[in-house]
Amino acid sequence: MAAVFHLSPEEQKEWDRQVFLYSSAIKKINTKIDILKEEFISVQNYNPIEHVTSRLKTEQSIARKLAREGHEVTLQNIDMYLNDVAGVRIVCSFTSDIYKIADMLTEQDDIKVLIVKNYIANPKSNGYKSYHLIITIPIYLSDGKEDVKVEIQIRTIAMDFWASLEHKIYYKFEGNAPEYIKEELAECAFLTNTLDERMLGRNEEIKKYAGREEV
Ligand code: 0O2
Repeated sequence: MAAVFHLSPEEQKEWDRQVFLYSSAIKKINTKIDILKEEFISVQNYNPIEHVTSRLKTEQSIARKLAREGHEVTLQNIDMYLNDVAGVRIVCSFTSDIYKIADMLTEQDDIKVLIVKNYIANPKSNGYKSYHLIITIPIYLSDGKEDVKVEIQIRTIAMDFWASLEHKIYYKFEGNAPEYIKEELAECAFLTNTLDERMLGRNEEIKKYAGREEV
């Protein structure tokens, strides 16, 4: 099936509305993260959030993903099969921060968690690690409320570094990278994991040391 994003004029109108809702949902999540970040800095003098990126999946990428899974490009299929049209990625310093941030977001009353994919506890076979939440957030418009799906990915800087390179390689070779590159990536995933563990360990020591100094 060719990956072409084509909608009827009627569907296009509805899609424009959906895009507006997805963009609004991203804005709301970004605001929540900004507030948490500012509070961390002012109250705890520590900011676990290194950086945040967000994106709306491109029409080309939506069509490609639906085609890969054997579905036609229809609004119903986008809604039914794609959870990551709106995506927010939070990159933090240490693995322990990931769970803290996930809890802080999911404990908020207006966020409803649909799916949790813990690729940190259960990495993918290629070595991919990240914590994924599929949530809905309400968007209030002039004619009522809509719950909008957003995928939130939370990962460490090291996991992000690995995933960015793997993503580039995946697309470059259209999913069929040579075996030696796959092996190299698996080795890098192992090193990334080791780095995360060692950095977390050192940070815990620093915290204990800082605690003793304060006594
Ligand atoms: P892009 O181009 O980043 O948007 P499922 O819900 O199980 O049917 P889905 O939706 O693929 O399948 O869920 P999953 O596995 O949680 O993946 C969602 C997104 O996580 C992907 O979106 C990637 O952004 C990221 N991801 C998942 N697996 C990998 C991986 O092995 N390597 C890298 N680099 N990223 C990954 P897209 O649409 O696949 O890609």
